[in-house]
Parts: sequence; structure tokens; C-alpha cells
Amino acid sequence: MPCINIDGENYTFEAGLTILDALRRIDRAVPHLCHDDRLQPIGACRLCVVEIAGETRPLSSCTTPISDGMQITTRSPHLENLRKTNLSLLAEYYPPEVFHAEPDHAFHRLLREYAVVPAGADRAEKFCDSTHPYLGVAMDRCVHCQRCVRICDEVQGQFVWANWGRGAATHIAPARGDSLIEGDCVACGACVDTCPSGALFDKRSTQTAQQWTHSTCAYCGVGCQLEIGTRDNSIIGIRPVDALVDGPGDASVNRGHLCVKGRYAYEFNSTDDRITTPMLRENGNHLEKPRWRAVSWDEALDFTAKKLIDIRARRGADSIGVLGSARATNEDNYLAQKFARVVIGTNNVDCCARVCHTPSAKALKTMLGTGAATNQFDDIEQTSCFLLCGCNPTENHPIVGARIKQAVRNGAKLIVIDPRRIELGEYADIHLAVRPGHNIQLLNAIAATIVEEKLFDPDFIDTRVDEFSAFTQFIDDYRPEKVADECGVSAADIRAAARLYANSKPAMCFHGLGVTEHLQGTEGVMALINLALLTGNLGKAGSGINPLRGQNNVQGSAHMGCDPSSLTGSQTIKEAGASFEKIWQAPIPQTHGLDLLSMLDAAVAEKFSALWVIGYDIYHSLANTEYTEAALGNLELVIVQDLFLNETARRFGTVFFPAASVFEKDGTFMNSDRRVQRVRAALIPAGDSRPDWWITQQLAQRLGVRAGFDFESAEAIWNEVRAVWPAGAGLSYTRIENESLHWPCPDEKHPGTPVLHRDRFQHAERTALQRIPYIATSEAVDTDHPFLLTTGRTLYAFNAGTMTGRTPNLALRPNDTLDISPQDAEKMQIHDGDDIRISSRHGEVVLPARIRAQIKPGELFATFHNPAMLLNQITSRVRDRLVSAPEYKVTAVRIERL
Ligand SMILES: Nc1nc2c(c(=O)[nH]1)N[C@H]1C(S)=C(S)[C@@H](COP(=O)(O)OP(=O)(O)OC[C@H]3O[C@@H](n4cnc5c(=O)[nH]c(N)nc54)[C@H](O)[C@@H]3O)O[C@H]1N2
Ligand SMILES: Nc1nc2c(c(=O)[nH]1)N[C@H]1C(S)=C(S)[C@@H](COP(=O)(O)OP(=O)(O)OC[C@H]3O[C@@H](n4cnc5c(=O)[nH]c(N)nc54)[C@H](O)[C@@H]3O)O[C@H]1N2
Ligand SMILES: [Mo]
Repeated sequence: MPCINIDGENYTFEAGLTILDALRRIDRAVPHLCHDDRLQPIGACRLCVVEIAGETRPLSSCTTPISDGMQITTRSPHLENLRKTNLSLLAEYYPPEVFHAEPDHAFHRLLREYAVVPAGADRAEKFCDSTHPYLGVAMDRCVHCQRCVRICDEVQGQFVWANWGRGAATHIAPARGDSLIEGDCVACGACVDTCPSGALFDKRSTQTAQQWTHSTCAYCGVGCQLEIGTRDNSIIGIRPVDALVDGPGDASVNRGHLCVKGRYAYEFNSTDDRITTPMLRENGNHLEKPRWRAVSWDEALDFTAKKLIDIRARRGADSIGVLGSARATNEDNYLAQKFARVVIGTNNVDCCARVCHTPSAKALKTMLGTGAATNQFDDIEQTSCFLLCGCNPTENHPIVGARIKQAVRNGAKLIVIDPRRIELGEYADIHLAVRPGHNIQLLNAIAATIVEEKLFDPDFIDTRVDEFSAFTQFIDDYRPEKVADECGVSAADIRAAARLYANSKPAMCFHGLGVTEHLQGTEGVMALINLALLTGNLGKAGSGINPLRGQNNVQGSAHMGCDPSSLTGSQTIKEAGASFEKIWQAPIPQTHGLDLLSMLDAAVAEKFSALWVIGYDIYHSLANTEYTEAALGNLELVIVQDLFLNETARRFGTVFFPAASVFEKDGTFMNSDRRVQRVRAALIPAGDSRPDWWITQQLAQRLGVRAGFDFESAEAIWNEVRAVWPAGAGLSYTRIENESLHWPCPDEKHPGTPVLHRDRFQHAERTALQRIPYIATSEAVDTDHPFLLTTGRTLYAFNAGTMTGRTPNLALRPNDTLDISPQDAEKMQIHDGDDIRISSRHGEVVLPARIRAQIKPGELFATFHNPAMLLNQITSRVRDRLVSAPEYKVTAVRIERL
């Protein structure tokens, strides 16, 4: 522990700090301008200089490490003069009017402190750009601290900014193109966030907020920690929680970074078409244009309760179903499933995890005992090799994508398995552009190579893995040379990937919907788990099998029990039913619950009458719209609880309950790596909208059940969750206020479990390799349907588009597109923007073409965000064999230019 003398007083610090770090620890920071904790220090601004005994010249404190016995002077007259001179040089070209108009920039505060007035000299060169919807650029205010260039390189990895020119003409401008947008900017806003002088600024948040509320992002499952700036009950800006707030343990997954959606796409919250009063549909039938009538909560709730009682009396409790929301809190979802089970008396409860990562949960639970990611995001920096399979993190989980990109720049290896050359494909050591639908063959071929070339971990297999010899026999049929052609990749590449994965320890797998949304989705995840078992990549930091979960709380929504076959905490009714009954003081229904897809089947068969859809636009987002329509059209009662009249409500809704948004309520979300994080109300709910849990309680009471539905707060609900879910018992609100904890966390002293399966699997000491034969999907190409279409997402739009579609993100990516290879486009004389009719065996849609070299000939990629396009009209009814997730990822189609 070095002891150093600062301005005459002695202090002891831990080794490894810079002088600036040390000074900040004792609240004696010297002025600094080019420093940002998220960046490697460069010592460029020369403001943080200090005198060190024995050194002839002052040294910059941000780049000089402390050492024992150092004697430091921080504020001598000489140093202060030096600072003033350096500041004057930086201010030479700075426009004085901006200095006066915007006093809050860090640079301006320093100018005031040192009584320097900017001179406003003319610049030889400067870059300005006002074309971006969010980011403003006025480089006449640049002070050359390089923070924008560095943060774009070192944190986001986008390399948008560069230094141009020499001498007095030196200036910062995009490295490529004439504008930010042409320069491949992804609008993460990091450069704006770090800029100390106002040269880069948020176009919208010029006012200062009255209050900043710490909360969790509303979009994807990464769970970024952010602060919502509000004024007069509206949002004026969002910023990441300071990188250092949570300390070096990195409580927040985003470390002071956000993506375009989290930082900028919040305006949906206050659009004119947000529905903030309960409504009843006046005319009965989905075939007519709906007439809605705004009503009081009393009327809406009474009507709904009466209908539900009537339907239950006539057709039984199992003719009713509830869908929890991956966008709502754990507390909301816990009550939704409790309502289904206790108030209605059915296990018919599900959520949209069904369509994305229920296959992952099922595979992980079956093989390893816990249906969730095995490791944490903080392992990204500890791995030697990433295996990314069927996920596109730089667009869909951008903070994780950026962290992976940086880890690879710092030397980690990268294997990408994706039909498209996704952005991270450009950084990959090996990209296996598998033909959509052929994961099983490919992953088996990797396993076969590992076995054949003896790349496995014999100790791990010896101590923890069963059925190795049966597996080696089975897997021989999948040697790379046998399956390469069908997979569309070379045997040599498959072998190279197997060697790289097996030989780089630890190796960490992330996977996405390119694995799960298939006929063999669950089995695809099992095939990945086989690879981790063979190579001993489980139970260690930097390893594991990690689904990149979808929405902000999809992990939580299923985990709270919005799943027909499991209760809160993923406990089966058989295992835990009795203890729930004790706490709930109510019996749990014994009938087998229907999952979402089975509810549709039952509706088509006229055995299902009512569905309460909380925050889930099923008509838009379920595969094969025709079938969804047939099912929903048969229902007597469709309750939609949402912020907007989404497509489900517009077409089929009979009752509309307006929900409070993520910015307007308290609670918790569970992110992709098993952290439970707080959501805090920053605004009063709009109009008559109410938190989802409040609505559930009201309806329960109208149905005659008050006990167990009379919570006063989200926290009170969470405390019941902790009582029924032993592995979550330690996660009290008080604890998660200051700690970022991963479950299992069984008591309030427990540190949480960032890495699962360290010494044993959750369910057993050992587990078996699974022998998974490949089964071809019926969505095969033929002369009528010669293309394989896969569907997915884009950075700027989110799922059903109800939120991002109501923000300026639309200017960045206005529409869904059909991405096509240059070769096919040329053959068919298709140009960018041409309207293309896509016809499958199930329906047709029209989308504008986008020619993309990332797509292979014979394959296509389309996004599904725009309700006007309704892409799912063409997807099939094929489902995962084990858990029914729709096969969104393969559809045979033909295309024609209109
Ligand atoms: N910007 C943005 N972010 C989002 C969302 C959003 O809509 N927009 N949605 C959120 C949700 S709900 C989810 S579930 C996640 C999903 O995140 P991801 O899992 O990353 O989602 P997708 O883009 O649907 O699909 C991932 C990749 O699978 C590839 N793929 C298709 N077929 C195959 C195949 O047969 N094999 C392999 N190996 N790969 C294949 C596709 O080319 C695509 O690049 O994203 C979340 N984050
Ligand atoms: N073709 C194709 N289709 C797909 C996919 C694909 O890859 N290809 N992916 C599938 C996947 S993985 C998913 S997860 C689904 C996603 O599809 P959805 O779950 O339908 O889409 P989301 O946009 O996430 O929004 C759900 C709804 O929640 C509402 N909402 C937001 N916050 C709240 C809240 O706090 N309370 C309430 N009550 N409502 C709220 C939103 O307004 C929106 O209507 O799409 C699936 N559909
Ligand atoms: Mo999802």
C-alpha cells in the first residue's frame, strides 16, 4: 500500500492508482479536461499537471501512477499559471457567445474558475452537422480533448471520429462520409456524453432536469442502468448511470454506456395516441371497424369481472388464459400468474418467453438444472474465446455487443455462427455462415471434431459428464465432411472452429434466436451445451452457455411463473405446489396448463373463450398471422392491457386497460444474466393509466378475491416473491439498492451467484451429453419457393414497434426491409428501395429491398417491426418440437419486383 505525501499531508492508497485517482479519492482533484473514467488516460490537456519532488517538470496526474514515498504538490502558483495558460490556449478559438449561453459545460466551469474568457478566433477548418435526429455537432466548440474520438473507439468500437488536417487546420470530423449518419454512427450518444465543451450535444435536452431518477432501461434484456431526467412530469433526457457510481465491482452492466434506444427513444411515453383511459369496445366483432368508448375504471373492471365470471361458469376456468408481459415488472408478472391460478383457477398462463428463449430455459434446465444463463456479462472481459451462435449483439444487445467487440480487439478469439455476416462477423476469426435451419448438423459436426481430434477435456468429462462413449458413437455420423454441404460451410472451417473453441480456455458462448426459433430450437441449445460439456467450459468465469434474453424483463416474466408448467422461481407444481398453497392460502389448480400456442389451438377448436393479454402484441408478433387471426377471432373476450392500441387491441380487443409505463412505476426487472434490478417511478402515471399490478389487484377484488391481492406497494409484492422463491430470498429491495446481485441468492448475507454450476450442476453432480439427431424442417426450398427467408431485428426498432415507432428513431431506420444479396439482386434486376412482393406457402407481404453483401445468395433477411407491413403473414406454423416456439427463422419464399 503506497504512502504518498500530498501538499504536505500523508495518505495511503491501494497500489495501481494514478495520481488523479488518488486525488479524487480524497476530494482534492486537480482540474482536468481530457480525462474520462471510461477511457485510457492520455494526458493531453495538460491541466491536471502536478509537481512531483525529484521531477524536473510537472507531470500529468491522469497518466502517472502513484508510488510509495511520492511527494506531490497540486496547487503551486507555478502550476496554477500553467493551467491558466493552457486553458487560454484551448479557449483561443472558442465562441464566447456559447460560453455565456451554456454555463454548465465542464470546460466553461474551468474557464470561470481561472477567469479565462474565450477569444473566438476563426478556425481554419471545422465540422458541423445538424442532420442527425438526436446528435448535434458544432466543432467550432471543440477543445481537442479527443474524448469523442476515444470513446467511440474504446467503448462503442464504432470508429466514427477521426483527426483531420495538420497544424492550425487540425480538426475532428467523421472518418468516413460527410455526416454522422454516413459515417456509420450508431447514435449511442457516448461522444455527446463525454464532450466537455458542447461541441457535441443532445439536440433535445438543452434544459437542465429538475430531478434525476436511477432506473433500468425499458428495452432489451441487458438491463442497463440509467438516470431519467425529468422536469414538470415529463422526460427531458436520459443518461447512463455514472461509470464509477457502483464501484469497481461493476454493479451496472453498462459501465456508463447506453445505446440509441435506452438513451434517446423515450418519446413514446408522451405521444398523443397513448391510451390513458380504460375503454370498452361498443361493437362486437373483429370483422368490423372497432368503436371504442372511454369509461371509468369502475365500469371497465365491473364489465370485465362479470364477463370472466360468466365465461368461467359456462365454459370452465380452463377456457380462460392470461399472458404476462416481458415489458412489465417482476411484481406485475408475479401477480398476473397468481391471478390466473388463484382467482380464475387455471394454469393457462404464459408470456412471450414462449416465442424466444423458452427453448433455452428448457434445454438449460433439463441438462444443467437451472434454466438461465450460466455466467455473467462481467465474464466478457475474462474469456479467451467467444462462440456467438444465432445472435446479433451489436444491434440487439448493443452494450454487450460493444463489450464483446472491445474484448476481441484486446485479443479474445471470436467464432460467429450466423447465415449473415453480422457486424461482429467482421471481427471474427472464423465466421460459419450456416444455412438457416442447419444448426444441429453444424453444432454436431463441431462436437464430432472435438471427439475425433481428442480436443475434449478428459478431467471434466471424467468427473462431471455421463454417456460420453454412447455420444462418441452417435456423433461420428456428423463428421464435418459429411454435413458441410448441407450446412453451406466448409468442413475445414468447421474443424478450425472446433479447434479454436476447444483450445482457447475459457471459452464463452452467447446464443440467440438463430438457435431457438426453429423446429429444433430446444435441441439446438442442447447441442451447444454438449460443446461446453465436452470442453469443460462450465462452472468457470469466462465460460458457459448464455442466452441473450429478449426484452427488459422476459427472463423475469417467465421466472415469476408466467409459464403453464412452472410456478415462481421456475419451480414445478409437483415440487413446490404445497408450499405455494400454504403461502397463498389457496389451492393451485391441478389441470395441465396451456402454453400460448396451445391456447391458440384451443381457440381455433372453439374450446377457449377469453384471453387477458398484458403488454404483448400477439397479433403482430406471433408467426402465421392467418392462424392467429383464426384463433383470436373465436374468442368472446380479449382484454388488452398496454400503453397503446396495439394491433391486437385494434383488431380483437374487447376491453382496454391503460397501463402505466416503465417510467411511471416502481418494481424490478430481471436481466439476461440473472440480476434483479430496480425500476423506479420518475413520472406520475399518465392520465388514468395504472401500474399493471394495480390493475390485476382491482380485477381480483372484483372477482371476489381480496386476500393476497391487497398489496400496498411493489415492494410488498416482491417480499412475497422472496417468500415463495427460496433462491431469491436474499434479494431484498434494501440490498439491491446498492448491490447488483445474481440469483441464486438464498439469504440476505449471500453474495449472489454470478457463475452457476461451479462444483456441481444445480440438479446433480453429473449430467449426460445429449444425442440429438437432425430433423429437416418442412420449410424447404423448391422451384416455387427458391429462397430461404430468415427474420429478425434491427438496431433502431424494437419488436412490435409500438415504442420505437413513436420516436425519432424512425428517421434513422424508417421501415422494415427485405435484405437481399448483390448477386440475387443483379440477377433479378432489383435495386435498393424497390418494392418486393414476398410470397411463402402461407401468405404474402410487400417490403422494400435493401441490397446487402452480408446476405448469401439464395437467402433473404427481413425485419418484422412495422405493423403496417405485418411480416408474420408469411411465416409458417412450424413450432419447436419440445416447447412450441414458432419457427420464425426459416421460411421458404419466392420474391418478385413490383
Ligand atoms: N434493436 C433491437 N434489440 C432487440 C430487439 C429488437 O426488436 N430490436 N428485440 C429483443 C428481443 S425480444 C430478443 S428475443 C432479442 C433477440 O436477439 P437476437 O437473438 O440477436 O435476434 P435476431 O436478430 O432475431 O436473430 C439473431 C440472428 O440469428 C440469425 N439466424 C437466423 N437463422 C439462423 C440459423 O439457422 N442459425 C444460426 N446460427 N443463426 C441464424 C440471424 O441472421 C440473426 O443475425 O433482441 C432483443 N433486443
Ligand atoms: N417474424 C418474426 N416475428 C417475431 C420474432 C422474429 O424474430 N421474427 N421475434 C419474436 C420475439 S423473440 C418476441 S419477444 C416477440 C415480441 O413481440 P411483442 O412482445 O408483441 O412485442 P414488444 O414490442 O416487446 O411489446 C409488447 C407490448 O408491450 C407494451 N408495453 C410496453 N411497456 C409496457 C408496460 O409496462 N405494461 C404493459 N401492460 N404493456 C407495456 C408495448 O406497447 C407493446 O404493445 O416477437 C416475436 N415475433
Ligand atoms: Mo424475444
